[in-house]
Amino acid sequence: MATATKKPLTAAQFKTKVLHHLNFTSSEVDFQDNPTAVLRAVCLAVNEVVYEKLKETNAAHTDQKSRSVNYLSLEYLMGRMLSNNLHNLNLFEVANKAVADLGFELEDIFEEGHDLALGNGGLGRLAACFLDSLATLDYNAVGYGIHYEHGLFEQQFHQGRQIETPDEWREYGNPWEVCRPEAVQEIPLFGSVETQAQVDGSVKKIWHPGQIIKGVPWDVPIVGYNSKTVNVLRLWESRACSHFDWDQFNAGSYQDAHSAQNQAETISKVLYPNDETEAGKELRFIQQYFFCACSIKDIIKRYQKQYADDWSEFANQVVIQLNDTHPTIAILELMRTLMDDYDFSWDNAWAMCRKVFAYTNHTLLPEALEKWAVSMFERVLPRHLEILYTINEQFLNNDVARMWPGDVQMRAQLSIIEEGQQKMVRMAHLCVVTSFKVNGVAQIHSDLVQSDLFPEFNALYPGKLTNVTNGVTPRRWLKACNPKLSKLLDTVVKTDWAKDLSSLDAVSEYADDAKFQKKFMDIKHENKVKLAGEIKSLTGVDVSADAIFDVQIKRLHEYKRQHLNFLHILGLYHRLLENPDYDMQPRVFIFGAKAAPGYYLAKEIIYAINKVAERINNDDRIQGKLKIVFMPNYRVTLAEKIIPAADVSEQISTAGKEASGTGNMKLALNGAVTIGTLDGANVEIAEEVGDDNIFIFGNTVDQIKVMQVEGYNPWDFYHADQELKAVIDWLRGDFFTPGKPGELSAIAHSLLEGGDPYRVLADYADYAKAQQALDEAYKDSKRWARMAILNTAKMGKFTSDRSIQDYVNNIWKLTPIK
Ligand code: GLG
Repeated sequence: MATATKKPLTAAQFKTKVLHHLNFTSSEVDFQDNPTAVLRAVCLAVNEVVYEKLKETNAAHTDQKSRSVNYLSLEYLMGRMLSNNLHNLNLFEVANKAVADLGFELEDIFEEGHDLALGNGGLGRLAACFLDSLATLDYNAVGYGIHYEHGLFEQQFHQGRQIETPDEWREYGNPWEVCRPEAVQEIPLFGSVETQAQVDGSVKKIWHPGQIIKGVPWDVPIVGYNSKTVNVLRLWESRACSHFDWDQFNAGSYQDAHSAQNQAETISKVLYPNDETEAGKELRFIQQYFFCACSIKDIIKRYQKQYADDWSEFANQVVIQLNDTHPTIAILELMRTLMDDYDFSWDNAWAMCRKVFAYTNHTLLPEALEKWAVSMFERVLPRHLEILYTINEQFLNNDVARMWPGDVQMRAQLSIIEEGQQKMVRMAHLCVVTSFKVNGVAQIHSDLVQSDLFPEFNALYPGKLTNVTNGVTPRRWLKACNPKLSKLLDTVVKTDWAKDLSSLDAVSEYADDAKFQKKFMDIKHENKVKLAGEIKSLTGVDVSADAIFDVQIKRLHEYKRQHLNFLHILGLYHRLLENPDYDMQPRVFIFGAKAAPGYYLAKEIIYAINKVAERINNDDRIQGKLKIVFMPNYRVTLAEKIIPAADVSEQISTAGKEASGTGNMKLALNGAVTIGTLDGANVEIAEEVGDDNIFIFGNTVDQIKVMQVEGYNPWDFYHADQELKAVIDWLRGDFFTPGKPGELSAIAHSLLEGGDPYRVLADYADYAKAQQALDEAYKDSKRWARMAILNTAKMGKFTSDRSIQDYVNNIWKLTPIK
């Protein structure tokens, strides 16, 4: 291909391109005080390279008739794109020099960019890492999603409380996306189904929709690292079919003239900010259908470009991965399309669906397992409901009846339809019945999927349920975000570790090398100084880079137990007040988290942490030994700043609740030591780094189950532990909120009267003990350096390249593009 022989761009050439875009695309001749214009021009200069590679990739895909994976996800948390694209294209140094020549720092230019925050948390970020790896490993892959006008809300704190404001990521355009009018789709909704008798005695179903929406695709190129591939993330925007009612407008009804347009555009207006809870809104349901239908049509169109009306290769060419149950309706849509639009028989359509879909489960939390009311299905997608009923009938009469003949209870339990006052569709059941593979996202999670969530399905379909442990891209999460550490690693690892992360193991040899330890820890310190500056500017709090930087960054959720961390901080404060000479390493506890706007307790936890932080950070009695900062507006960009500076990674979910976690991997990769429960990927991280290099505490999954059976009483723990009792009493009184007793009592109430559903109190004592051991370890700077280095060295397994290769080997069966 052309790029292979082409000479890499020089800084001077790159600068010429940037100037060209400044002059002709932005008409910004006087750009010296306009870094936004420079950012735009740099992005456009990069795009010249990107689009050429994209063209070549497309040609290679067509030539080689390569099988593709189609990743359907309602969320993509891409973050900023420029720095990553520069690294992946090997243009970073070139751009750095060119931009410096223009009188700017490249890093300041990055700061002008906006995050693509089209996701909530781990699930959306995983999708982004997977796209990076797919392109890096030269696989033919398309990501499909929604082009939300507003991504995840921006978070501010007003007097300690979370305030949400809309995210305006593309208010002034986004240089990384391109509209593709040639691939617009029309999507029917509502209406009724007509049954037409055919001459041959069969019946034909005809759906007469009540409304048609237009799906407009926006493509975001996904650049592989040191590879030839540029893939595409295709995001669908909803628009009205007939834009504007001229008659109404001319008659003076200006508002009405816009109403159909507004209604249609609402579909892609906002990302639902609920992480792991089912939103239960018709709009969310329509969002799901809209993007699935657009994507299925697009997949078929791409296939037909090569194979026209010959369907025999479809299942060989196409695999569709369902990222959680959110895109489940794609199954019904493909069934409908094959039968109604392409005259497939039921059996042929069903056989096809069973060959192309695979499903990833990301959670065991019952509130996150999606169910939609049958009545809503009936109203919005009447034809799909008919198909669903037939799938269910066949599943119950064939699969279930064969395995458990006459077992009525089993039928009810496994049925895709849940009977009850309101009949519901169990989306996960539809996924498991249809998909040829179902995977969990870490070994312990996949085991629980088999043993606890879907044991019957596991018996019914042996071998279908499997595991693919998550991973993160080392390009963004080490090379780009931690350049100093990256350069140090380059000096001791001879291969390109960013492409072969297991080669980092070579660093293990240096874990006890005093010189290397010093270099490693000096870099950590420099990163901490830099973060301290960021903390100061964002929160006004002064922190010392000599303190332990202890980090908990993730969505705010009771199961993730930010409140366990918080109680322990209160415990330390209590000890310091009792004894100002209490021996501990100074510590800065750093939080970053957004709470779903309707999640009351999560928001109370944020408020409590902020209130307590105010007091503790200004209490001279404790001599700066304890600081708390809650960094506002946590997002990918902020994570990139915090992670390189972290000493400690808090991964303290109730065992069995966090499917995997991926922040745990990023932090360890950057030399943070984990304190965590035996949950999700922590288990595998512990296996890799060894027991000496991680602080594991708390009840295990089995112990939590026993507690459940034997009965759990949080009051026992409250009464048994003086310190714990004292700090909970603080929250019930007005210690932190003088004159306003009980203002922080929501947490205490949920832990005691509320029954402590996430077993915070049961793990408190062991957590506090592990924290003390961690403090001891930090005092011994050589020991700590060794631990930190080994964490980086042993993260090879957790590259998303390995995850993708596991998917490819065990599920997708792709071959890389040559
Ligand atoms: C889920 C889980 C996380 C998991 C992520 C990606 O809660 O534990 O790491 O998916 O698989 N909703 C999520 O973020």
